[in-house]
Amino acid sequence: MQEPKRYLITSALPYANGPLHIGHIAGAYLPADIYVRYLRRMGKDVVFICGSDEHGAAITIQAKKEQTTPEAIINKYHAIIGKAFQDLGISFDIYHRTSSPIHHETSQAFFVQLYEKGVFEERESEQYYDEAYSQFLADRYIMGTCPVCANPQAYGDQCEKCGTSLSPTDLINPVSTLSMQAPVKRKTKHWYLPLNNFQTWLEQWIIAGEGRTEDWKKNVLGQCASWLKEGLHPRAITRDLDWGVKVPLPGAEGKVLYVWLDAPIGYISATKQWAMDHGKDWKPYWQDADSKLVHFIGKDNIVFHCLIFPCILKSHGEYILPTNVPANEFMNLEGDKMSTSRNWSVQVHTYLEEFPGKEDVLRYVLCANMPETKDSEFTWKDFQARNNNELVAIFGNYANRVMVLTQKFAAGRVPAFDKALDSDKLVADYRAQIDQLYAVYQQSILAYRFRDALMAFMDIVRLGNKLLTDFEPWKLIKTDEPKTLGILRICLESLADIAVLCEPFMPFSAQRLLGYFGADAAFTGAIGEQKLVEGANLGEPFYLFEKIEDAVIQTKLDALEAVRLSRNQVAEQSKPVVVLTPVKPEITYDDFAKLDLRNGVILAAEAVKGADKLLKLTVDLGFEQRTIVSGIALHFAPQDIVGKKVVVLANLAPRKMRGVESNGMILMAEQADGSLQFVAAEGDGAPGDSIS
Ligand code: B3M
Ligand code: ZN
Repeated sequence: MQEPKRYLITSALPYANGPLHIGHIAGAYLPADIYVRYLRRMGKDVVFICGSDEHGAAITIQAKKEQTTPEAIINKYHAIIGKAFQDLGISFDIYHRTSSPIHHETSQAFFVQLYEKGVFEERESEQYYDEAYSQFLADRYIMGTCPVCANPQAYGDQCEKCGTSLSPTDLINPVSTLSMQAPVKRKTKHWYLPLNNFQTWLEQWIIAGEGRTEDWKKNVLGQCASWLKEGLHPRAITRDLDWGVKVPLPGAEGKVLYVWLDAPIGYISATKQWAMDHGKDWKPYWQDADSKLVHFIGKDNIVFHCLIFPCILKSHGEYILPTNVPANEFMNLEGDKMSTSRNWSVQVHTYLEEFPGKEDVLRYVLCANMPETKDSEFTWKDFQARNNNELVAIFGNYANRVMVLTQKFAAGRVPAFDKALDSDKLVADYRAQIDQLYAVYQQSILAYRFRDALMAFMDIVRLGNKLLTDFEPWKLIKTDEPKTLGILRICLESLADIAVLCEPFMPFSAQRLLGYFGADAAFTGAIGEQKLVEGANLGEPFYLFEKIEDAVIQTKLDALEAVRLSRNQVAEQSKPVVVLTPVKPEITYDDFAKLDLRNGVILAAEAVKGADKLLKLTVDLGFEQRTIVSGIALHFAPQDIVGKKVVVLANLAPRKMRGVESNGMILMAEQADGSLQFVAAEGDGAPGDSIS
């Protein structure tokens, strides 16, 4: 492919429904930032786009959880997320939001264009509807039992226990999470994107690689291939919801665009806003064939960016397709899936508060463990080890040694080269190896292999350290001052290169190193070329990194251990947080007032002949003793329940069971696993006391 004229780089728009964790950063933001910072350094025309994804059920559900409005939720998290990105040095050219008017207009116009071209199919279907709340239910609002693994708390779009993707009608005993009642099915009309019509084209483009100019990553191709193998089906791209981009058609009241239709268009509206803010034209970035579009995402977004959005762009007709979608896998935390809702994550904004000045440490560790080809792992011990053994002991140490030696032997100024060193074998080897490593560094970044690039960078630093070990300037100074200073000059030039090379990965450290050289403006000139001016003043020596002590790491581990313990306790008690017994239809107060509930005490209990579930109880109600037949024999032995306090429904019509007349009913609580417990008033009430 010819060198692209401009680059349009996007990172997945985070849902503004919660804070970011470091897994997000390692997945879609840090790799993009490294790529973009490198391109900028190479003088490319590049725009880096991101923003908050503020629509969809993810937002309305969070609003319900926090008992507030969707607007309040998106404003809160848009601010938290935006600040976390900024503080971590993720250098978007714009961090936009999909609630903005320009985004609503842009996505509506896109929809209309495709609608008028006849791309969509209109279909009527039956969808779940919550009668108590008078609304259709988004998939996430429906819970029920997973048909695959019997998890009673599967969502309408996915079972989080076994990972199966579901549709709401797959669920056994579906319940609306709004009213906790069983939903009913109602007819509704929606617009569908007939992905099946694009199957052949997608196969040619993705699998056969026709018209593609770059290789795609194996993990990405693998996922696409399995979707294509399954066969693509029409997908609804509108929803019955009151939160989102309104469907711009007559008769579509109460309907919005599916969040996965409007969110990727968010990349376009953000580019428009950026262009407006900077007096630029957004169109060439999206519409000229010599632009290169790259989407950085996590693996759960592959289908949307590799299959669905390209179909939308292609259907429109005026847009380019992504050159690459270098999706990453997931990063786990200490052996478990990272998740904010399960309290198992390292949140970016809390990290930044707890480790001030250590932005680059996190960036370094996340890059070194980036889940580029498979899931990876963040552990606090590894974080500490990489900081202490790599950043402190190699990078920081080299920089500091060069600065201290320069101050000592060259009065803190840039010394002269020593011509004699040009014919030194060790120096020649050093230079040749730097050239090689720099080539690896560049190729790796351009091939989205950021771990390899970072390793090449660290090897460049190691070479500098080796130079010091080989020449020992602290000894050499006694016998050969020009050579000593010549070596220091080579080291200082290498440190200037290192400042430049570390910038995509560790921009804060790059800035500090540049400050040492007194160069606020970035260095020009290629790596390995002279950057410094003889005699120029340098700054005071400093340490780039500091050791992280065991106690700090232990605190983090203890906190996670506490989460694990409390989770195990909950699991042991096996009490699901939400019990999915549907709530019965509404009654009035008058209905309730008809119940006569009384305190009672069990005086005697015996089995009922021929009925293994029933016990015949004699219950003291204070004003009288009653015979009550109760279906609790499988749960309690008669001798164990004599003397138990109970609550009795005293005015239930008599009923004969197995020949025994039952006069009333005792109340029992049923746990999720089906076990029973007696219900009784606390304290020292007496039999016959009434309960209301
Ligand atoms: N908000 C989903 C996610 O964070 C989504 C990405 C949109 S990218 C257009 O997984
Ligand atoms: Zn399941």
